[in-house]
Amino acid sequence: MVSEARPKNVGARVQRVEDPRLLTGNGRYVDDIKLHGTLHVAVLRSDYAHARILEVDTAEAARMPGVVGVFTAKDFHGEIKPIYATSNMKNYHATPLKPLADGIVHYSGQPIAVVVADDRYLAEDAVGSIAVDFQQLDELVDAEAAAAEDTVPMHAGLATNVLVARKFSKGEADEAMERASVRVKERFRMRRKSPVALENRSYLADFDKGRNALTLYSSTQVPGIIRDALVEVLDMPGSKIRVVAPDVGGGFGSKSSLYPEEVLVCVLARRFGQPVKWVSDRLEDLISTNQAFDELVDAELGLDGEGNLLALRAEIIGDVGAFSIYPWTAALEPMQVAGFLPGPYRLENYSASVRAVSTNKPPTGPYRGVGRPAATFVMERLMDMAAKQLSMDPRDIRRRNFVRGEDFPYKIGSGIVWDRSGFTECLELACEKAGYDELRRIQVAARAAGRWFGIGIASYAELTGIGSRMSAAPGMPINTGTETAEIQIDSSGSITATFGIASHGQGLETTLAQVIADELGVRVEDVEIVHGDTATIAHSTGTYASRSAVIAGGAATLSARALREKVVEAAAFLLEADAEDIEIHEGLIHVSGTNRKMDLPELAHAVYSEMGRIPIEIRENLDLRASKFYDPVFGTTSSATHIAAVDIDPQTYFVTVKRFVVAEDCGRMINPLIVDGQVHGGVAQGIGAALLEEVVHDETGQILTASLVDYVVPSACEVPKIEVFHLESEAPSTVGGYRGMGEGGTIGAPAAIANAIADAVSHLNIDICELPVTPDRLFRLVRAANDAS
Ligand code: MCN
Ligand code: SMO
Repeated sequence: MVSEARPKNVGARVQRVEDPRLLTGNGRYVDDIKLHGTLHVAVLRSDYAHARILEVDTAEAARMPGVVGVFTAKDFHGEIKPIYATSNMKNYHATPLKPLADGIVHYSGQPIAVVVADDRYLAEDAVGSIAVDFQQLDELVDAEAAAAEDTVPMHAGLATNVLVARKFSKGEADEAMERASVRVKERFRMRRKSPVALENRSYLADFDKGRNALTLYSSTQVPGIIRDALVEVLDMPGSKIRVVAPDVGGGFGSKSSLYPEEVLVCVLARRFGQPVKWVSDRLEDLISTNQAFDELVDAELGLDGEGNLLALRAEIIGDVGAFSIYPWTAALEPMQVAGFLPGPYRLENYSASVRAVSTNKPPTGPYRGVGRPAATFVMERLMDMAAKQLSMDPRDIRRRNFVRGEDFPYKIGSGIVWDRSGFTECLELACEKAGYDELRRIQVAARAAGRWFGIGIASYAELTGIGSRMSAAPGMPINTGTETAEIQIDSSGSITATFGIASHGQGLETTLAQVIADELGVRVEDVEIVHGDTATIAHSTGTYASRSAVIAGGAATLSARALREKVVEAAAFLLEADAEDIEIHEGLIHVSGTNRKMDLPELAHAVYSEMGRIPIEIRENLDLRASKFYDPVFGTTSSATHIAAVDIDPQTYFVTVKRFVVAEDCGRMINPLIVDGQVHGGVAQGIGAALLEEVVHDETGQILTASLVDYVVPSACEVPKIEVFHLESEAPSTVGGYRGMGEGGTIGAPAAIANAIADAVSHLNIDICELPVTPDRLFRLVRAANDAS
């Protein structure tokens, strides 16, 4: 009988195998890679948000010591093909990605020229001597104004600044809203945020003149996407371009797009036949790495007298900055706001219109949560506002309206389908663990003592592990719905598993090894995981969109099963047993009920090296390799409830998060230790979005938050102990039963904290409709309410 692989590692809190390397300074990031003869790049960036470039004088810079070249857009005409993030969405307008501004600059910080020099200091010095003659143009910094019909479009050749417009509709929202006995309506604003990965963007290109081949080391989340884009941009065959993501110090979505500097180092390396490196400094990172969450949402929710949802209407404007980024397009974030706004609730009538509007600011792109932090903020605020009007407890209004067991699968107003997830169960678990009733009692006492103490609940659902059917919907030029796992046992008996995903903090070297170890019957440390290198795999995209546990985990499972069959067949022959009697544990293969056994090195040696031991007819099918791809087709629903308790200082208006409880359903966990860590990190970023982080541009489009002194990220002092609880409502149909969760923390936290703040100041008659709630913003709200009363 075949012994089922006994799960031993999956579900265990296995220590991350990458940590000893990363924590002892032995990680290998792009900037750690030193290649002989490397040239260094510094970038001249625009001082203006919108201007015509009349002249760029590079003569003096070119004469500076150590400078080997100074380049502007015209130097690359014909050598770099502009690339467009195309889409078959109606009313969508692509903008070209050109690495250097050509004629017009569209945001402050946009690259205009590059200096290539023997070292970075000399290159920076020379940048200072480039003279640019600008003719300033009217800046579009307000998305609503930019969207107006009489506003002059900022992109030549486009008739509008609305890069994409779409409407969603289900049922009869207008008619149902008329019937509603309770209506709550507000204008919500989530401010622009920067992902701020620990490692800034970094690129090193190496050109092999002998082979005419290029290797790009990039701090990217998506080496496969970058390779395929470079094929187009540089007009080189894919076989001559290799993109490697070595250790990457976080990305949070911001490293999942193609960047100008990434193209520039490649084309320069090809020109000079020498390695070329560019490493962003923090200022450059804060002004030129894709930003996010810049959403304006007018929304109205209608309910009957019992608190049942009747209708939701919304108008969404996403400020997407100057360009539609490759490959995700400018549609990504605002579309997801509209797509996920109805949340985990039964709601038959929904209408929404959404516009992605270009402005003279840096482009926005994916950032942990993508659209759903804003959608959840809006919907969960509306739920609490409605509860307040109905004098209901925020917990009860959610309980009443969740999509429940018998309703699954449930198609929400935007067309997204919730396969099945523990919406109600997460709420109940979070309330139980937070001691919700007790917290309410504490609140009564706190209020009596004059404290501003509030409790906020936020529930959300998200779609993870998106497969080919869902990924095809926006009509992008790439398929993000599949991944491949290739596993081999080499002639020494070692196991190497190769993936297209590119772990950049998620611990996938550990979790994928756990999955394979269980399937093959070996130990975690026996499985070497290779990832983030396009030379090792035919097709891949990378790690983003909470997909890797589901899709790479699924591919790992399928591939390991196929490989196990080969091992069993070889072992059965070598040990003269029936395949059914072969068992593999801890890497040791034995015949059940006997003492006949062998290890993997012996088996590999017999297969690969001992010619004659296995007859050729059997051996030719026994190359110890398997490659399977996995496509979850639609994807699977994850959900959570977050509960925050906050205390606000009535003197300084500073909000302190006192408790933070998360109950989440990500199906079967591969590694609960890593899942907890993912939630902690996500919530920390959500706390940043709720309280601190804001990219501020002035009315001329100048960024006022270009350092970490002005752009404030949460530190250990602002992040409380985060209490995380898990449940597995029902095994999803995905191979392995995993659901994604890497973004969830950031989705729930801003809404939960916003609700907690609103609850804390409910006696002051103000609503919380704008994030982040900085002390300054809260002070103004309170003062305005005082003035009005
Ligand atoms: N996991 C698990 N069991 C599950 C689900 C997940 O053990 N059922 C573990 C896996 O190790 C998995 C990780 O948790 O890799 C995250 O889960 P998953 O939802 O599969 O997300 P991805 O691995 O595809 O990672 C992408 C996700 C995204 S989209 C952003 S943004 C984000 C995030 O991961 N950026 C991160 N987490 C990050 N963590 C770090 N440290 N750095 C980033 O840049
Ligand atoms: S924003 Mo995550 O990389 O999808």
